[in-house]
Amino acid sequence: FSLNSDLPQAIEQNQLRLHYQPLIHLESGKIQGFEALVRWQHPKKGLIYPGDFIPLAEENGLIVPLGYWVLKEACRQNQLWNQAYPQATTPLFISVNLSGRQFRDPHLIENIQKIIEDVDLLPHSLKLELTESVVMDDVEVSVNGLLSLKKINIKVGIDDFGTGYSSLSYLHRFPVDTLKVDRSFVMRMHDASDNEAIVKTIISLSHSLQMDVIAEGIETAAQAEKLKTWNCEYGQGYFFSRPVPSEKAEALLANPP
Ligand code: G
Ligand code: G
Ligand code: NA
Ligand code: MN
Repeated sequence: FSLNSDLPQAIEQNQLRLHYQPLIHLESGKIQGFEALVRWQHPKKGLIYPGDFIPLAEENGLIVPLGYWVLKEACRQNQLWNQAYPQATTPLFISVNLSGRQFRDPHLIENIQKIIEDVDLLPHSLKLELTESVVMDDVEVSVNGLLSLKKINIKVGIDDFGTGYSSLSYLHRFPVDTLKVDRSFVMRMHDASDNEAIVKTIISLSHSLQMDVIAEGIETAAQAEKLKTWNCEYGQGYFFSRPVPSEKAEALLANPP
């Protein structure tokens, strides 16, 4: 499969790109941060989305170097934005998706420390997103990994919450800062009141565990309004902005939506 054989060069030949999707503080409507989402600018096939190459990279192990490239580029960019737009918010945070293989990389902590030192980023402005299925995979190992991240002041969020095998009895053991309500719940809020109840329950559960909440997949003003009245802290979705290249993200910072 040709994408597979081309993937090793993607990193070396500088073909990876990051797009950024704003994370909105619902109460104030301000941009509080961005999620970095990787794309592959393939010389022949054009822009390729992560769904078409992240699974390959997970299989062949390239996800680890790819993940470090993403981490470094996202941190570098966020630090530049924090210098250029100090008035936007204090500070902007950057969310980066971390694959299971990278979470379990024995060099993760030293590598992260090196990256944030190199780009001079405040550690608490970096948030790593781990999917629910990754953290639930081996709870003991995950708790230790999360504690090591906490020790160096990196923030952690659980992504796609509610879609995997989630044992609520484990959730309180995870030292995480944020739960991200999966977009499937947000998108179905209008057609079934059950989904509203699920979203409200996830929000109050998070708050009782001292976690904040990001609702993803917000596509309408009505969804944003409801989530705000339920005290959901942050929102993300096409209603605010699609994931955009850095120049467009800068335009959003200069002229907020
Ligand atoms: O950007 P898009 O909407 O196509 O993202 C699709 C999926 O790819 C998302 O689930 C996201 O978590 C994943 N993804 C995007 N960027 C990265 C990345 O840098 N690392 C990992 N591990 N996954 C990513
Ligand atoms: O949780 P995950 O890392 O998969 O989330 C990022 C993905 O969600 C990206 O693929 C992004 O393009 C997608 N996404 C972000 N906002 C919306 C939205 O409002 N609607 C839909 N359908 N997808 C969204
Ligand atoms: Na994510
Ligand atoms: Mn998600």
